[in-house]
Amino acid sequence: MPYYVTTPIYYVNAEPHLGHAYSTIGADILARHMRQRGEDVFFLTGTDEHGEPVARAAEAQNTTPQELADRNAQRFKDMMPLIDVSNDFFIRTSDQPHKDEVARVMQRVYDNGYVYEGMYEGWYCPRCADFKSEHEMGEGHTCPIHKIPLEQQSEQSWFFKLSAFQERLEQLFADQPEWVMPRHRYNEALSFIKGGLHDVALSRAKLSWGVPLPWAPDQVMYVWFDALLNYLTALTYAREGENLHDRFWPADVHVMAKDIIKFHAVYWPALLMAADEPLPKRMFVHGYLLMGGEKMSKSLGNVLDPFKVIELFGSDALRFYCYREVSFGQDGAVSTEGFETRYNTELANEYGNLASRTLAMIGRYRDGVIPEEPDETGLEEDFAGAADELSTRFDALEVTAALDDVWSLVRRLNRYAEERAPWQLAKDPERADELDATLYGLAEGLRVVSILLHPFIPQSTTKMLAAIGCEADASSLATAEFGGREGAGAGGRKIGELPQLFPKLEAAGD
Ligand code: ME8
Repeated sequence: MPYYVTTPIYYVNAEPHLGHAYSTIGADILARHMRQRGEDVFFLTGTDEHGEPVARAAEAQNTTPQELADRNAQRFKDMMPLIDVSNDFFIRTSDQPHKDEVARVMQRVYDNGYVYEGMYEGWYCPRCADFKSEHEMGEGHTCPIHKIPLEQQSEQSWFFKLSAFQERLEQLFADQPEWVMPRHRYNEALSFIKGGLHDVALSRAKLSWGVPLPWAPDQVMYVWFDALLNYLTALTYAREGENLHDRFWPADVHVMAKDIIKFHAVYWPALLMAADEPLPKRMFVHGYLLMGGEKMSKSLGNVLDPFKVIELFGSDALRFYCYREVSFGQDGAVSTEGFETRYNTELANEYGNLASRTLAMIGRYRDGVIPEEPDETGLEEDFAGAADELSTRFDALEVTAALDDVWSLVRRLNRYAEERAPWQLAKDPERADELDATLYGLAEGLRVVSILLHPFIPQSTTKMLAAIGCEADASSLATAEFGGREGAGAGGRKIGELPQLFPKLEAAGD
């Protein structure tokens, strides 16, 4: 089955930060999990390069919008492999094929009668590139998101007949209760619609940095129309000589934070209806990562700069921390203290240390060969159905809950090691069978949790699976059955070297 997942395309007026990494990692976790299920995945991310946010930032830096876009788009592009994001394409809205396709789609919207000429008068935030209605603005005509004064604008523009979609949008929300997730975001978007939709300007007369309107090239398109269309246009040129539209459209899920819900949950479906295109299936709106009033760790400095975290601890640590700490769908505070604690107690101890101890014992007591599967390990029940439950979580886009479930299994393995105390069993030759069963249980448990954890922490799980001779298992969720299917388990395999997965913080940081 095709599965198409997207992130927002990020403005190139600034460099990437942890918030951008968070959305992109979330979409990557979904993409990797779906690939493990054998789905035909297309995962898109990229940069939003036109409009006022970029034009003004370029002016302030004494450069051209194109130069600024080239420089910062490259920073976003470079971030992707650093955080192990497996996107299939990186779209830039300054790509010529994107602009050509935007013009084609918007011409269709025009031909279908959803565009007219008029006079725009109102308040505008140049950082949001958003026209604010009275109830959307802060006190004294300010932007509630950027806390800057709004600008009163009055210009001849072309308008998109958003109001014509009032009923169809209400119907869409009624028909598809999962159109916007989680539920409180659905309610927020619906109440915006119920408040009454007004037509929106779709062009800017005073700006030249954008896609010219095909029917009136003296004006450029309002950046949000150009930007939203990326989800559609990318499919037409991501693969040379191939149009992926029919294979992947409509998208399965658009991932974003709550700042841009109105554009995605309201404008976007209306625009697609106006262009006779099917609608995406769902959108997932996550919260904000908050670092307000943060006391920085002395030893690590401002380590929550994603680039610094990766340099010191690797991308797995960043990916894990983000999704364990900040529940997908909620706001969440991040802190260097929180990072240190999770890194040390969970990644280094509960996973990394368990893995190295297990392999060391197999080396010492069984000459480096994992014992064959016994009749019973005592773990079967805990692991039964884990892969299916994980899939159910992912189908509901419960990414953090999915990670929490797998982590309970990691903790179960730690308790198992303590309860069985293989280092004691090894002292008594009469208990060799028990020792075999325990070592097998630990190795097999580690194999299964590593497959389940692979979408979250791809690097260390790959190393762990390679060390027990099961590297290929990472690519298929079907192999994540405790005991293995048709001899696919860990039993009988020769173990290899396992590098230290998560070195203790003191050693890495200072
Ligand atoms: O809005 N916490 O681009 P943008 C979590 N170009 N996520 C955050 C975040 C935070 N503190 N800060 C940013 C735009 N994000 C438009 C989008 S899409 C067709 C056009 C993430 O660079 C989050 O995904 O301002 C948010 O929605 C996005 O970055 C905004 O990125």
